[in-house]
Amino acid sequence: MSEEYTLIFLKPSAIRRGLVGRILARFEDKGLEIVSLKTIFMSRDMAMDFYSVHRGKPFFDELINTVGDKKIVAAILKGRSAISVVRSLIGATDPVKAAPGTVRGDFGLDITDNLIHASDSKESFVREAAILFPDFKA
Ligand code: 3AN
Repeated sequence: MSEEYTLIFLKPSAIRRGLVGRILARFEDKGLEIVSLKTIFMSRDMAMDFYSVHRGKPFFDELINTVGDKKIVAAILKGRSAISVVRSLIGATDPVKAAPGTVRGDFGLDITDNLIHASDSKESFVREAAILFPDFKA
């Protein structure tokens, strides 16, 4: 597959724990380019919009409390098959099951506060970029 874009954001706990540089370095080490990077104050409304597909699920309120009204570090990454490459670098949603060597496998334990978000499809990327990087143009 050719070059594509993906979006990640580091959850507040990754900032609090001083993991931003180490996590971003993994993507750069892999060969992905950071094409945009910023710290954003994620309001609760923004968080609810971003995670709207999870509305009604038992973990929704906890998820919004984890990222809402807090600072996150968001980035757009570019590279060959970037979406699937980044998903494999971050590991399974549940850090207990995430393989060692992945971000969640190496640094995480809590399932809701699992350090990082990454787009899971091109459609998700477009929707998520419109929320966090409204000025972004491919
Ligand atoms: P991923 O972030 O791996 O794409 P999603 O999209 O299924 O996972 O879930 C979005 C976020 O919702 C996860 N990053 C995690 O914070 C939270 N989450 C997902 N599943 C659960 C669960 N079973 N219990 C608690 N929180 C969850």
